[in-house]
Amino acid sequence: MESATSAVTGHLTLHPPLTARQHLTRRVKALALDHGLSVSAVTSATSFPEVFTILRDRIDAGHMAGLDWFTTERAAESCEPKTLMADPLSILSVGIAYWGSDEGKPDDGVPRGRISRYARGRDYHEILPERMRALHAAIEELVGYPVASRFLTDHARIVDRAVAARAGLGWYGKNACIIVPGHGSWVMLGELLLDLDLEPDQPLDKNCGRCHICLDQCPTGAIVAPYTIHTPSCISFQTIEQRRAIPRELRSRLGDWVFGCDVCQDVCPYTRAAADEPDAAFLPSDVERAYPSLYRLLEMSTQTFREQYRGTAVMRARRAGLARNAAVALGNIGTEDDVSPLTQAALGHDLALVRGHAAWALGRIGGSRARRALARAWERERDPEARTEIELALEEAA
Ligand code: B12
Ligand code: SF4
Ligand code: SF4
Repeated sequence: MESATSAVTGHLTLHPPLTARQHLTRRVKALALDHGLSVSAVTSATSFPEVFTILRDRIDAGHMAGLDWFTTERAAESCEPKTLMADPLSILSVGIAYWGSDEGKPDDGVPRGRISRYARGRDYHEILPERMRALHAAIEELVGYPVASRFLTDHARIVDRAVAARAGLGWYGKNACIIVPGHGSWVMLGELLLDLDLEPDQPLDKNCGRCHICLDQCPTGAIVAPYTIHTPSCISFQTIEQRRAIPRELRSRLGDWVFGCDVCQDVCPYTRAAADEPDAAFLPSDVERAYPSLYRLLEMSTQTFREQYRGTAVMRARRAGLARNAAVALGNIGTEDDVSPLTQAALGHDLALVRGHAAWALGRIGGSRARRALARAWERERDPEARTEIELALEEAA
């Protein structure tokens, strides 16, 4: 028997000896921490039938609309780990915690947007696999034989949150995010499927209780019920995945977000209590990676875009998406001082999508200069969608 003496009571507590499997599991988790994975927990590699029912119902209800890859067939596969690898024995759910305090937007007179925290540093699609690969090599060294494996993060063929919840890495908040003790939901998730028999952890017995702050505070009402996100209304979807126009009725609610949205995490009491121990790889290298100048985004060439955001998750929005989002943000937080750059964009941006959204922003700011700019843009514009935007903006500005 192992023994331990309580410092408080002085009583001797007896623990049964660790089995070989428990011992191995502890060593593997210690290695995960050594390899930059802040948290880890184990679940079996059995299927997730109850998750499939949820995914199918969400697809049928239209909550996943806009994500064309999110089909019922794909959902079925993503609940069956054996489709990813022959006979995995365990899944090691891992995460990197990234919350760190910052000084907020600089007070430098430049109109600036906001990038969600997870995307300010290096792309997690690179960091997590790098660290999982290194961990896997360390596991093989530990056991002394090759261990078949597969590393995944944000992959369409597994539901990262469902794995983390079953492994007890964290628990589901009503904002659908996995809340990890000590870190809130500021944890990016991944998993290693392993042909290694590890001791599964138990799901955490925790929930939000009566709290519903995130449902009340979501700017677009995208959390339509506890644990249920209506994807087409989510700012994260509109600013990152949407390739076309942002629906007009949502634009004014986007505020200054130009990539993703952190509101339902920022307002959560659990995430507010997160440890201020950001992983250095997630920190922005300069202010443009956290609070970019909206003028700069609006005018950016393809080359500037690549130079500024290469290696970050922001690349996913593409130059067109970021410039469009910048126009919307300027419409929301801008003043008459911003009419000139918006006029330039409405008249001369190479993309009709951006010209149309710049026109919307001019209509929202209003005033005689904005109206004159819109009239000039209308004379010049040949793209039918951009022309409709200008006409609606002229009505708004009037
Ligand atoms: C598609 C997707 C999106 C879409 C759709 C969002 C969504 N909720 O599904 C969009 C683009 C909107 C999006 C936004 C964001 N995403 Co996203 N996204 C994904 C992706 C690729 C698939 C998610 C999925 O399968 N959704 C299907 C729906 C049905 O799942 P769900 O909404 O999470 O619902 C679950 C719970 O509600 C739960 N549930 C349902 N009913 C009930 C009832 C009870 C009682 C309980 C307890 C639970 C429960 O079961 C569902 C299945 O897990 C995953 C990566 C992956 N491969 O898993 C990342 C992922 C979920 N995203 C992530 C992040 C960080 C975000 C953002 C915070 C990014 C940002 N800052 O802008 C926002 C948060 C929005 C939100 N509140 O969910 C992280 C989440 C990390 C965490 N700690 O939870 C993931 C896991 C990526 C990663 N590898 O880390 N995302
Ligand atoms: S990410 Fe933003 S828009 Fe999406 S559910 Fe959370 S608060 Fe709402
Ligand atoms: S804000 Fe409240 S309801 Fe929403 S996830 Fe946090 S604890 Fe749960």
